[in-house]
Amino acid sequence: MPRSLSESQIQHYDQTGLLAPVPVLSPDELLSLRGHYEQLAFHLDGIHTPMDAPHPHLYFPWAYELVCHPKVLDTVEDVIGPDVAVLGMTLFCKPPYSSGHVAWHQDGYRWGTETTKAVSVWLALTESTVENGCMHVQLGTHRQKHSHTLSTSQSNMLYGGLEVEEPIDPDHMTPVELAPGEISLHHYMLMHGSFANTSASPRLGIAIRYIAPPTWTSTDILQPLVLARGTQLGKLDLRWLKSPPQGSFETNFPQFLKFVQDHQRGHQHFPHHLHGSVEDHANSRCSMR
Ligand SMILES: O=C(O)CCC(=O)C(=O)O
Repeated sequence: MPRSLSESQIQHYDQTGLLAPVPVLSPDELLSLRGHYEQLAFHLDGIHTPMDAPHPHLYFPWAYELVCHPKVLDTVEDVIGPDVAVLGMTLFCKPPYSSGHVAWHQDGYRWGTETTKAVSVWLALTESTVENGCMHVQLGTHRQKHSHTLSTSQSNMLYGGLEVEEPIDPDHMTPVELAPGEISLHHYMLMHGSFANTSASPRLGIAIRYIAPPTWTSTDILQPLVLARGTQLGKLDLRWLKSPPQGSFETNFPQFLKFVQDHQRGHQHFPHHLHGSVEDHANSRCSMR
């Protein structure tokens, strides 16, 4: 029995690789989240690319609570099952009239098709429209792995990342327009990208990656995971977040900044204080907060 989606919504997701829109945040939650985002952006002198503020859920309670939001998790559970781990969180922000775009890619290209249960949730903090650069997808492309090449476009927000090699036919692009507080879910192998913001309004969004077993071993994942729901993931040899972040923004920001700088330098090591055992983690799961 699904927790929040209808059988036909789940079927639609299975067939197309996309489900949208799904409303999840109340106006108060949205307002509060916007406040946290503004505070973070202010202290970082703006968030221009996803590399400017990676994985804030490892450092800030508000971000941790978002990745564990019950309505989001109910939806995720309906598409990937009862064992859910948070792999990562990424902020995608396009200021008014900005040229940043996201080259077409499959999130899971590197992960391989053996990971059959993973989904990306994209949460709109502002309206996300064709004019301000909403995400576009190519429906049905999640069924196979498409060749990728290194992206060299300077305005690709995932600069240095991989992009789909084959040209994308504009007739096959579906825009994913969302109202603030709504999410879309895209299958981890669905081809997607986005274009520049040609409007006078910013476009702010947060992507959260969720995975279910059977998945990877510890060698495949760099950052600690958060066990959001279920138990089976606890049996895998993965690195888990030791405990949920606590404390004020001011207390946590310096550590986060250090983490961001290491991340940007390509030091893909994650600070020891974040790592815990499965036992530590079992006591800090989202659902137990
Ligand atoms: O926000 C965007 O424009 C693209 C998002 C994206 O590529 C993703 O969530 O994987």
